[in-house]
Amino acid sequence: MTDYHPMWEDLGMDIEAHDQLCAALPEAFGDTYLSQENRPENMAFYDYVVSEIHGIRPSELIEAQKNGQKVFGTFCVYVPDEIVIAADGIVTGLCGGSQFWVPAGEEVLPKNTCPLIKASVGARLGRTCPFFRIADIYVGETTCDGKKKAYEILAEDVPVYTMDLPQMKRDCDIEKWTNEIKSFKTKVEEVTGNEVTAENLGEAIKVVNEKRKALARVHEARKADIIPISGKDVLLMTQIAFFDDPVRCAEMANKLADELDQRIADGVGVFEEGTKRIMVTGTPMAIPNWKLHHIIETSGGAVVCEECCTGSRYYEHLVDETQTTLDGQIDAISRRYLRNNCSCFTPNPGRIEDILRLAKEYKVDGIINETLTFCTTYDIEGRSVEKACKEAGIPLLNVETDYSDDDAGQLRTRIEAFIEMLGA
Ligand code: BJ8
Repeated sequence: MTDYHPMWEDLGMDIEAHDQLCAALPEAFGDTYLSQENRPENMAFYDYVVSEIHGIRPSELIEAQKNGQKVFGTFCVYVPDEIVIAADGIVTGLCGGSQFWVPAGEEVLPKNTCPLIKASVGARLGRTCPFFRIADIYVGETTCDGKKKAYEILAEDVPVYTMDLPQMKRDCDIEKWTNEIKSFKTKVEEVTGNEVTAENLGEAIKVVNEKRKALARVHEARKADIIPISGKDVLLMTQIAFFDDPVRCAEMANKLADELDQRIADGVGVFEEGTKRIMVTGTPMAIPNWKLHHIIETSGGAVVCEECCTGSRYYEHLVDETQTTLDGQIDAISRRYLRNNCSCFTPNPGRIEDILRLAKEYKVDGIINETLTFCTTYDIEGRSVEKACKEAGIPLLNVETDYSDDDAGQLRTRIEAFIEMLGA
C-alpha cells in the first residue's frame, strides 16, 4: 500500500488527527460492508477506492492540478457539473459524512446545526480531509439557511463562490436559475482560464448524462423481484460517484450493472425470499454515513430505493442533448437541475410525487423517512410525506438521526418493529 503521508503533509493536513480517522475507517467498513455475503464481484473496485480513500483520487487531483486543471469542490446536486467539465475543470463532492469531523465544526458553528454542515466545515477547518484541502475553489448554493451561513465561515479560509438557487419553480425562477448558471460559467472560465463553448459544453453534457445512465442502471436493477445487490452497496457506489472521474464512474457502474443483469437472469439475489423492500427518503447520506442502511439491512429489510440526493436525485433526468447553441444548452441544464425536488423549495409537491412514483416502481413494502437532526426543511416536510403515504396506504416510519452511534440501539429497535409490522 502506498504511503500517502508526504502528500498529506504537503497539503498542510493535521497528520496526527488524520491518522486517527484512517485507523478507524477499515474496521467500520469491514463491519458494515465486508461482512455481507455473496456481494457482486464488481464491488471490488469500490472496496479498493475506500481502502485508499484519501490517497488514490486525491493524488489524481493533485496530478491534474500540476497539469493546469482546477478542482471545484461542491456540496449540492443543484451545482451543474457540466459547466466545470466543459472548461476542463474537475468537480469533487465535499459533503462530510463522518462524526469524526463534527467536533471541529462545532468550534465555529452552533451545536444545533445539522451534522452534514458541521462535518463539512470541520473537515476543512480541522485539516483532516485531503479533498477539502485540494479544491481550488468551493461552490456553495443558497439552499438551506445552515449551508448559506456556513459558506460565509468557509470563505474566511478558502475561496467560495455561491450560486443563488431560487426556491420556487415558476417560469421567472427557471429564467433566474438560467442566468445564475451563466454567471457561474463566467466564474468557471475565470478560474480555469478556459472558455466554455457550445462544442465543449455539448461534450460535457454527454459525459454527465452517460454517468447518470450508468448509475441509473445499477439503481434500477433493484426493481427486480430477486434483489441482486444490497442497498448498502448501491449507496457506496453512489457516494463514490460524487468524487470519482465521471467517465471511469460510468464505466465501473456499467460493469456492475451488467453483472446485476446477469444475476437477475440467473436468479441470484443477496436477500432471503420475503425480505421486506424498503425505500429511504430524506436527507442525503454523504460518505461514510452508512448507518441507516446498515441498520435496515441487518434488521430484516432490504433497501431497494433512495429518494434523496445520494439516490434518485443524482441520476434521474438527463439534460437535453439536442441543443446546439450555448443559450439552448444552458437553458436545458437549468431545466434539468430544477427537476430536483429538495425540501428547500416551496411548495415542493414534486418530491411527494417522486416518492409515490418510486414506491410503485420499486414495489416497496414500506418507507423510512430520514431526517438529519436540525434539518428544519426536511423535518417539516415529513408531515406532507406522512400524509401522502397514509393516503396511498404505504407504511411509513419517520426517523431523525445524526452521525453518532448514540442512537443506533434505539433506531434498531424501532426499525425492527417497523419491518416486523410490515410482515404482519
Ligand atoms: S439538494 S438535500 S444536497 S441542499 S441535511 S445541509 S438541507 S440542514 S444537504 Fe442538500 Fe442540495 Fe437539498 Fe440535496 Fe441543510 Fe438539511 Fe443539512 Fe442538507
